[in-house]
Amino acid sequence: RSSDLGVLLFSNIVNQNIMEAKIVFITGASSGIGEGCARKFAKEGWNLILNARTVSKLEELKAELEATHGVRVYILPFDVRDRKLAAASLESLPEEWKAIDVLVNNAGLVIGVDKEFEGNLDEWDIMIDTNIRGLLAMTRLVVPGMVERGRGHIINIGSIAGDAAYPGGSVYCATKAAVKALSDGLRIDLVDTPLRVTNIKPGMVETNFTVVRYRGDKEAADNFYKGIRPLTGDDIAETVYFAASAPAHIQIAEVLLMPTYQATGTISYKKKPE
Ligand code: 8X3
Repeated sequence: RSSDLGVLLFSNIVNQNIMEAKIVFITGASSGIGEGCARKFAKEGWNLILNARTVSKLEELKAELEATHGVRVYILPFDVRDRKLAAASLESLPEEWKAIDVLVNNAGLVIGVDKEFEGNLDEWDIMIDTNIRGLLAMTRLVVPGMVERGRGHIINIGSIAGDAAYPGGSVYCATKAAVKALSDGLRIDLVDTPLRVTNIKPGMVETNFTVVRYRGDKEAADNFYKGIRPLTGDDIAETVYFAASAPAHIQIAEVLLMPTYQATGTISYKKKPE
């Protein structure tokens, strides 16, 4: 029957796409830079494995990106801090989804702007566990397969904050300094393989990230960007994709990018309201 034929044709196209298109795995894909990366890679025809803690936003993204770009999206929700669940989730991937080409280690956060002798140790644990331990666990889970296949690229989302500490940011800055060391170390450990490692270090980016930094205070977050045009998650995604799509002999090791009116983690020029 013609409808059966339609289904058959459609599933053939889908299977073909799964076999031919590259696969990118993005952690923290439900907002900000992660969401930007999902949109960009989908636009370029990649299949996506999207990870975040909550599924609802991922489901919306999946529906939108599959409909708009004809790519395949696989949702894999877990908290990168939960090592056991992360391992079980990766293990549960259907065979055709296991050959991940690019891992974007994006999940990360900052909570609070406290001094190092005054802040909350539990909040700092969340940052350390997500930004460092979670990233390391994902690397440990995904990279062996890449080495085996002789193909792969790990793109870590670091930060300008990893280059130098700034007031009220010491623990966050320390986690991003760790991301730099882990990226450099991994690049060294993979030097005799075709795999590539990139550390993308954004400055000011306007995402929900800043709302979380100010513990939900939207006004404080908005004030932070007054007088300057920050980067967006989509701007960062362009750079992530640039690194991912560079010819195989080029390894973009690091990129530091920030708004034109920002110069360092602490120095930026904000126009006064007229
Ligand atoms: C966050 C960027 O400029 O707030 O990674 O340190 S910044």
